[in-house]
Amino acid sequence: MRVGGIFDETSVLDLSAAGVERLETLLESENLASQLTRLAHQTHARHGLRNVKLLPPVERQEVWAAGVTYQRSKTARMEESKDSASVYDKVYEAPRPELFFKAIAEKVVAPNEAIGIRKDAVWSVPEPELALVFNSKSRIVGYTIGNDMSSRDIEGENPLYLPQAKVYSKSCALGPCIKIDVLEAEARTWTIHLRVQRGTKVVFQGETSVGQIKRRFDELGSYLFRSQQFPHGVVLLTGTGIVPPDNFALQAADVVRISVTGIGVLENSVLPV
Ligand code: DO4
Ligand code: MG
Repeated sequence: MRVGGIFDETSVLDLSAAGVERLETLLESENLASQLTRLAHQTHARHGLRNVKLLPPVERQEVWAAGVTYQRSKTARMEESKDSASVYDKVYEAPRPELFFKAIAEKVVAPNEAIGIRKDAVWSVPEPELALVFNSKSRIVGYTIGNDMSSRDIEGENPLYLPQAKVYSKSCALGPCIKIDVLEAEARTWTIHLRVQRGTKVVFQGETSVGQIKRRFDELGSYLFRSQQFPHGVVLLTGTGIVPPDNFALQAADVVRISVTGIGVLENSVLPV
């Protein structure tokens, strides 16, 4: 049975026992924090985190992504796509951000499941990103962790190949939970850390700060909601600021661990698809 829950360090409180069946209902709530506190007092159905399978924190929400929001992402992309370097430079400075469609909810990979690398790509990387969770009224209700898996060789060959570099089976992971009741100023103090492990060896690690994102969250949201409605809400990845060196590519069975200080950890193994 799929249920929503409230997390603490070791357990999850079953919200379906308190009559909440859909994430959407919570996202639309005017005062979610106090509603959840009230619900938490109404139910005592609690499961140990080790006994539940975490699902991605999306049900009917589309997942979109912003790109080139960190200086580091701009530089890396200008280097990888020499013929069209200027498009990245221009979009970094332009008023209109780069926004692209990433996944429908049913295609999103859960914590501890396998994320995909394309079999026709040779330079696949994880992109560890803070994800904003919007309700249908374009209000940011919470934050989760996202992995915007990317095939750098395919994108680098021609920017028109971006949808193939970004959207394929298992190319987006989200989780482990939605952190609510946090203002942008606080989220900007968070650190994003990426670690890639191959067997017992750590083959890459790096970190960045959410504070380095060039654009304000409401600015990204206002472009996402321009001429478009999301009746169930929407999740927006905010771009990557961690780019492994050019000689690094993910391999089958690597384990990608992304942590964001205010939220938790999203970990997935790698599977060629
Ligand atoms: O421009 C291509 C994608 C950029 C992106 O995904 C990022 O900066 O995170
Ligand atoms: Mg990205």
